Amino acid sequence: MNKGTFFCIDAHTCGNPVRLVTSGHPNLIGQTMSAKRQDFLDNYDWIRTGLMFEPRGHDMMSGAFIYPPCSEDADASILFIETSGCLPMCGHGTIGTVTAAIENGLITPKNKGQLLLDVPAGKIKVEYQLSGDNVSAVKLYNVASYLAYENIELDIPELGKLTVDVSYGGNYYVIVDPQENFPGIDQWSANDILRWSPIVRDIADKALTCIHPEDASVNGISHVLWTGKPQATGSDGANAVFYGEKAIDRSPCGTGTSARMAQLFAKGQLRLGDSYVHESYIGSQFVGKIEDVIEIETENGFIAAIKPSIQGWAKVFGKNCITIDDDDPYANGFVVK
Ligand code: PYC
Repeated sequence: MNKGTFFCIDAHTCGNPVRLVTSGHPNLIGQTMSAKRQDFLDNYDWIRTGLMFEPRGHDMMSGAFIYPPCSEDADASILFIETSGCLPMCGHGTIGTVTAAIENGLITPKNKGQLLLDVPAGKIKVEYQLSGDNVSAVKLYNVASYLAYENIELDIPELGKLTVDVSYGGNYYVIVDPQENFPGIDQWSANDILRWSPIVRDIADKALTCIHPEDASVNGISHVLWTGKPQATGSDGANAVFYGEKAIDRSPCGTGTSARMAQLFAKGQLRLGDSYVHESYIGSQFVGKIEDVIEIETENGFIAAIKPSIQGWAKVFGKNCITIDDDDPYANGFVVK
């Protein structure tokens, strides 16, 4: 018996997958994308696991559904789905979704070249450029991003002490800069990152309270951003972002870049108006910029937060129709640990 049929447009944003699901949407309850995200997680999570996990997906798989706008001035809403859950915000996911949606006429913008999108973490503005019928670049203006914790000492069994920061860019990130027990991503293998990241995330998440002051459903440390020396011309910094159980982001990570810029701003290393070219683990680049500085209330009181923008590109490479049948023992997908 068929549980669901999902038409999908498959794309990648600077190397990281985006599976835009264009049919089979569940009817979600709630007035905001944050409420709809909760309804999806409570009642329809099998769709996410079925489409993201093996055998239909893989460790890095990430995707989205487009919904009608929740607020009056928005053009559309996005629900992000991923191996790790439904992220409040996803930068590479937004760039891929906007590219696939505009190229296939799935969203009609009120103003050509611009979109206002409701996402679970808030409302974001997007600008896109066309080259013929294709979208050649997408710039998103992300949610307010801020440094939540600074210079936190973590004891990591078998690795030793790490001094880390925790920063918010739409998701909460532990950021690890090179230090005695971490030489930098240029000197660690992918296996090293996959080995230590879940341990660091778990220890940091237990030690620190991260609850977004405006939406308590956005909470907990979900990602680890390791830094190191960039390799590509023009890059200001490089990262390896770990998410889910076994994923290293192939893109420079939009929310990770926002969190990184918020950290560098709070430490006096970036200023209002500065650009920051961020390089991914495979050498692809996003251009970040500090567009504005505002004061917000956080879990640690009133502080200065940045309003970052992130620019990148995506490429659509296929369309497919995925079925999930309940006589398939792997209907809901599986993860090999
Ligand atoms: O681009 O924000 C991002 C992201 C989150 C997880 C993977 N990519």
